This record gives sequence, structure tokens and C-alpha cells, in this order.
Amino acid sequence: MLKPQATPTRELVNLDGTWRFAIDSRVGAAPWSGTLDTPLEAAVPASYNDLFVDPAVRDHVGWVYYQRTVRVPRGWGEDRVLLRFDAATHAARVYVDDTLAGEHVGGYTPFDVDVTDLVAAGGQFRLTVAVSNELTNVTIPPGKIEVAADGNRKQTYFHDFYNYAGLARSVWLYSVPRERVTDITVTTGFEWSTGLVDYRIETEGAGDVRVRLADADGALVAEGTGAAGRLTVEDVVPWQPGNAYLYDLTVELHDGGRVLDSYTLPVGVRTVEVHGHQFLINGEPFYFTGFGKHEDAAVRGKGHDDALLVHDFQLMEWSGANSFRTSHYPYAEEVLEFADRHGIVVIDETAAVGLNMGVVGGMSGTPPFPTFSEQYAGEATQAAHAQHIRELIGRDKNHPSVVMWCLANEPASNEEGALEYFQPLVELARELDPTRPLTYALVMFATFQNDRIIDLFDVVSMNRYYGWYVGPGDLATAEQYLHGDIQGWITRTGKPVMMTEYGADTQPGLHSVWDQVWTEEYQVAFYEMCHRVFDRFPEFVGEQVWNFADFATSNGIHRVGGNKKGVFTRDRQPKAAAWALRRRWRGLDGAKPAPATHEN
Ligand code: GCB
Repeated sequence: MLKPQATPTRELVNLDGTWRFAIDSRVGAAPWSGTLDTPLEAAVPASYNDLFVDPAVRDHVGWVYYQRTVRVPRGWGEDRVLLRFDAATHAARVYVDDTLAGEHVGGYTPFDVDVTDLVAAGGQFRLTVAVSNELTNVTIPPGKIEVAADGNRKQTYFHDFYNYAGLARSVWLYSVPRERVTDITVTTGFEWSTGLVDYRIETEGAGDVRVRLADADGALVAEGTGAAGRLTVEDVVPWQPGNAYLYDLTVELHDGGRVLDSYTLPVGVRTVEVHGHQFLINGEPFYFTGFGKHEDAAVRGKGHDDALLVHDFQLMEWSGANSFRTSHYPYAEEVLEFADRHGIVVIDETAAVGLNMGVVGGMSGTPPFPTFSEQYAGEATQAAHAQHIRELIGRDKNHPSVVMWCLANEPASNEEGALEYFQPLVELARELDPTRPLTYALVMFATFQNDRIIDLFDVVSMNRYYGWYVGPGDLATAEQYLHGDIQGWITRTGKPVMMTEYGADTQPGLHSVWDQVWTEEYQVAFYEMCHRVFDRFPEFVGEQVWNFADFATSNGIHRVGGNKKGVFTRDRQPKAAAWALRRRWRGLDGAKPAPATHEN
């Protein structure tokens, strides 16, 4: 799916700002058919939950309405006119004046609504967007809605981060020509020092395809014709972790001498491959250092914010991180573009978090009922998951920073039905993208003895909390468990093994000379213990701590003002562990950086 872009043949208007806002219980039926009668305005992009002080808005379960007027530029009479929603969490209905113009389900992937036949160039229209925050057994992530004793509908879900909702990413009105480029797929490779750029272009309407590849200075390095082909670049500059280089692929649709459409896609030339226990980028062993993150901040919730984007990447660089995982949903596309430009490696995760009744069952890991059953993650959930994978890969397939798809976080891969649930999804992902390895983040109940699905995947990604949920305060025992666990996975699979989550909640300012949980010293000692273990295994390919920053959670007695496993606070101040990670990952103070241990 192509991101809207201003080109010689396309224009776009950004619709961010403040929109009229109301929850459904406070407006009449069909509120889109007139001006929303509401005193509230919501910022776009932002999750709406924390904008207002009224708990009835924050805790609302169901539809909310956003509304504004939009003027169509007068020069767009010959074009098709589309609305693009970068995300509407978790479902949307889009009304142009009185007409339902489009719908979408899935809170973290973009969608278009073609409004050409409903609007006029130079005219204006009333745009109303209904957004639902409901999570059920037919959504990804799943959830459950019950009517509580007070008569109100209550949303529960099986992940800890707060269910922020609304229009948390940008909204656009854009024009495309009637004959146009509709999709571009690029895969890259090398033949010695020559770069190979394979392209496939989809179009609508007549016209001949021409492509041009320019280097970072704008100099032409290769060109071709036709809807599919291979471009070769002599002495190619590869896209490398920590050393990004992007070419520009300009795709044009021609009719004789006339350019009907033009679109430019940044392209990084790199390869990704799993070989035995190694994870290879451009044929070189790669060791992941970095974080599981969240899109999360005060007031704006999951609202995309370029200032926070820049600052988070600054902090990642400061700490010596070379990568992150988009836990637990696809992030805004701007984040991936930034990673492309700055050489940060991304594990791109779906929104399939909480497919695990064992976690709900508590520390015993015993599910109250089977996870892979009709009442929970059944066929309808699987269909939603498949559609989500299509949309994720459709959006992110061309980002060089994305080196692996993570199809789920902590599914009940130890339970009956897991194989039947995941096999078709893995086949789908491989068909959509045969070039990138696949993984899923493994919950602690899924052991090397009882996991049922690892053979379908390429990389073992472990989420483990020895020294926190298991053996809190007892790092010596934790060390033994962790060692045995990693050894077990290496022996069972022969695949690369990495840690995608390990961490300890930490209250900044709390100190102790002993191994006291929640103190800054304990978080440091916890990481030191884990790193000691990791460094014993040459088959181990990476460490992503949980979490980059503290983040908001739903109310729960295990969370004190949110999840505090961040090595930065929610407002991005470093805890002692952030400094310790920086020393390790940057090799300061004679500390041994993880990558050096593994010869890359
Ligand atoms: C996990 C989950 C993550 C939680 C984390 C925790 O295993 O994957 O979403 O936030 O544990 O802190 O409990």
C-alpha cells in the first residue's frame, strides 16, 4: 500500500488539527447527518482517552464520533479523491455528509476511502468518522466485553498496555490520477559489489511503466521499463545497520510523451537471511541490541508525535541500541521511515497480542478454557489475524529497516490447537513476503519441551522474566533457570535464539544495597545477570530489553501507575539501568559490548 505523497501528479492535504468530538451515548441517532452537537474537541492525531477529564469518556466502550469540514482543492476535478486514515483504533466508519463512504476494522493499519463520487473539486463536505474501541473475539488484539453490576459495559483484554483508541495517526485528503500506480514491491540482493533491485509495479488504467533509480545525490544509476524487472547498480552502497543508505526509485506511468502518474519510493539495498544459528544482514552476523517499545506518552496516548519520534531515536542511539521491536502492534509509518533513514533495525510485530488464556490464568499458566477455541481465538479471530497480516505486510514490505515479521506476542504456543491456528498464517506470511524471516515472541509457559509451533518459524524470540515474575529478588536462582532455558531452545531448534523481553519494574529514586525488587540497583543487577548468561552462548543473536520507557496500563493490582519496566521513565528520563545498558552496548568503561562478543 503506497503512502500518500505529493508528486508531480499527486497532491495531498493534511487534515490533522482539532475535530469536534463526542461519545455515542451523548449524541442522537445518525449524528453524522448534521453538525455534531458537542462541547468537546479532540486533537488529531492523538488517542482521545487522556485528553479529557471526564471518566465517562476515558472508560467509554463503543463508538465515538470525530467531525470536521474539509475543502477539496479546486484543481482536483480530473483526479480521483481519497481519504487516508493512517490508523483508526480499532474500527472505523467514514461518512461524507450523510453517506457511509467506507469502513475498516483493525486499529493499527491504514486504509483509504475513495470519495471521488461524493465530493466536488473546490467544494466542501462534512467528514464524520465513527471510531470504536471494542475488542472482542473477532478483533486483533482480542478482548471481551461484559455488562458489570453497575449496568455499564466493561472492556477486558489480555494484554497489560492501556487500550488507547481514536485517531492516533494522521488523516489525509489526497488526489491520484485516474490512470495510476497502485502498488510497488521491491526486493533487493547482491552479486558481489553489484546491487540487484527487483521491482513489481501494479497499475490501474492504461500506460507504460518506466522506472528510474537515483542515488542519494540524485544521480541516475539504473533505469528500466515494464511492470516488473531487475535493476542493477554497480558498486552499490548497501543499507546497513547503523549506516543507512537509500536510493530513490521513481516509478512513472507514461502515455506516449505524457507522464500520467509518478511516485517515488526510497529503497535500501540489503539482504536478510537466517543461516544455522546466525541472523545475517548483508551476509554478516547481526546481534540485536535494543528495546521492546510502545507508542505511549502522557496526554496523547498512542498519538503519533514527530518530536517524540526524534527524541526516542536519540535516546536509542545514546544507549547504543541498534534495533527495536514494534511491540505489540504496527507503529506509525513515520517511525519505520525514520528507522530506514537512520539505520535502525526493526522487528515488525502484528497486533496479535493476548492470544493466551494461560496468561489470564495467572502464574500457573493453566487456562480457564482453551485459548484456541470458538469462544476465544477461533476461526473468526484467525481470519482477522490473517487480514491484519495482509495489511501489515502490504504496508511495510518495502522498508529496509524491517528485517523480520513477528506474527504474535506470547500466543499459547504450548496449547492444543496452536499448530492449526498458526500454520495457515505462517504460510500466508511466507507467500506475501518470501524474503524475511518469521518469528513470534515466546511466553514463559511455552517451553522448549512443550511448544508446538517453533518448527514453523525461523528465529526463537524469548520473553523471559527470571528474577522478576519467577524468583523475584533471587538472581542466583534466576541465572540458573535462564541458562537452562536458553540452552534448551538452542539444543532443540538449531535456530538463532534471542531475547525479545526481559525486565524488572523499577521505581526511579528507590535504592537499596541489597537485591530489593523495584529499586534502580536491582534493575541494573537483573540486566547484569541476564547479560552474563547471554554472553555464554555463541548461538544467541540478540537482546531487546523490556521496556524502552514506562507506559500506561489498564488498572490492575500488579501495576503501580503503569508498567514501570522502562529503562527510561514515561517522560524519557534515564533510570540507572539506561546508563548501564549504554555502557554495555557502546562498550564504554571497558565493558564488553554484546556485538563484539559475537564477532560483528
Ligand atoms: C510480557 C508482555 C508485555 C508485558 C510484560 C510485563 O510478557 O509481552 O506486554 O508488558 O510481559 O511487564 O509483564
